[in-house]
Amino acid sequence: MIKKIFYCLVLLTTFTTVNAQQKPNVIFILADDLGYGDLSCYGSKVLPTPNIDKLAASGIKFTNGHATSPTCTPSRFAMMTGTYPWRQNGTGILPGDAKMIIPTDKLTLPKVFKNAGYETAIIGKWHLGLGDKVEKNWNSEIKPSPNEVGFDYSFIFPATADRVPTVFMENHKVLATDEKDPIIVNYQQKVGNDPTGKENPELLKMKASPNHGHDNTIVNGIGRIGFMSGGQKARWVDEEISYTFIDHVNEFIADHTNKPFMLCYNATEPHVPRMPATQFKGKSGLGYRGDAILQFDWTIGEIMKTLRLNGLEKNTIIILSSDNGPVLNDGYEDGATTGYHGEQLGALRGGKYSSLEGGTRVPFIVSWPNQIKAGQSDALLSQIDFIASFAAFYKQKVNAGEAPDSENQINALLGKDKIGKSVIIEGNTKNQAAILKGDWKYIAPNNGAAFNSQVGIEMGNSKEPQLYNLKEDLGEKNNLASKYPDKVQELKKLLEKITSN
Ligand code: NG6
Ligand code: CA
Repeated sequence: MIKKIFYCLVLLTTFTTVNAQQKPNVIFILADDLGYGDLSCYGSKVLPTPNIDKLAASGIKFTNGHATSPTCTPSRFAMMTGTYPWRQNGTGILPGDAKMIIPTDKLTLPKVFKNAGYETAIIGKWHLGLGDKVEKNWNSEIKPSPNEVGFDYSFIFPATADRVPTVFMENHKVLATDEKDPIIVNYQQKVGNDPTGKENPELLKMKASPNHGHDNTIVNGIGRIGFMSGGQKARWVDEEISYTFIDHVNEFIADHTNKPFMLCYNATEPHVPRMPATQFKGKSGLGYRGDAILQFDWTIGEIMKTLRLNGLEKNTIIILSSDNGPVLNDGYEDGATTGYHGEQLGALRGGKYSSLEGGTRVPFIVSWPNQIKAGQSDALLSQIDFIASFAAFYKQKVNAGEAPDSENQINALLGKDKIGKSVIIEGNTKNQAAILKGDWKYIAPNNGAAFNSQVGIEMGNSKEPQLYNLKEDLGEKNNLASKYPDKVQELKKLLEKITSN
């Protein structure tokens, strides 16, 4: 009898396991500031990215895939919530002590997967705020964290690599805190006695660019944005960040071979400060930016290896993209401006911060060896659609008011529909927004500076309306607004209608 029960139990477990495993695992890999021209599979001639190329060759390489915004916080907010960032105040680039900006009571991307029975995790950069106030105690539990918006497990750093606190957080706690050396963070004024880049530039191992800030507390020889004291044991070593993330990624995957999982791996590369591990320093010949991209590519190879070793490589969907376009000088003198001559953009104009395509058109690869036929697609796609697409994939209903700007594009994502979205709004704010429809792009007139000399990027701002035919002119060189006034009117009206909703 006991034997029989045991046998039944074994059968039952085997059955549920097999059943569960029929659902694919899903891994979102989001690079930070990786450009459309940065990968060899997207045409880079200056840098080989063999692991990502292999991923692209096994799946679909999208040529018309977009981040929602040309900077991190708004772009990631949109991906997580399915809401255009300009619908909610306070979704611009956040300081490192910001409070959580994702509503905890609304549908989020990870919640879609949780509702489908998945285990969910985020490992890497966060930059969407933590806790319910700015003045928080970094030495005890911090809530809400990513765990309150849908992730069962989180291993993150709070903001960006160039912002304090330079620490890792696991679930609700900063790692390696010490009550005798409490962490204090302040974005208004200096705290404690740590040297700053401003007072002690001779202590820096990488100079900050003039007029870019990045001259507050020095951690690991690098001046940061914001002030921090204490937490000596908790502070990261930049050269180890990616090893740390990838260790946790590998562990998470290996621990979840029996239950479908969704994992967001938010890499830090090639965002500043670029301070790659020793094995990558100098390897690209393009300065630390190129080295950081080689390091990112290496992490993808590690993930693929782990999937293979655990027999998961065939039934895992991998979506690799970037949160916004590329920038060379974003605060540190790290050799990028001499190493690169525009290759990071491919054929695009603009870059990070810009309304031109360089701001938001990004590498966008989807692989699922079990189901997807390898190839290329020109379908128009946006990261804002992940929520509605996967909700549809799992036959979930999205309630009115949830993820209002997310559209079901699962067929385009899986290569079955070659058209994709009909309309995309790009930009950080309503005032500096662009609209894409079919081959056309319209940038609304605005008063912003045409050129950001700090970062050396054309912003796409003009007091005149701009109209480009992206099919014929991907580099947005010929403004056709005066030639096609009807098209301008049509897109202007549509943009106003969507942004006034
Ligand atoms: C800017 C920083 C830049 C970078 C960016 C955020 C200055 C002058 N520049 O404000 O270095 O940190 O914010 O990048 O402070 S993002 O990819 O996270 O949006
Ligand atoms: Ca970014």
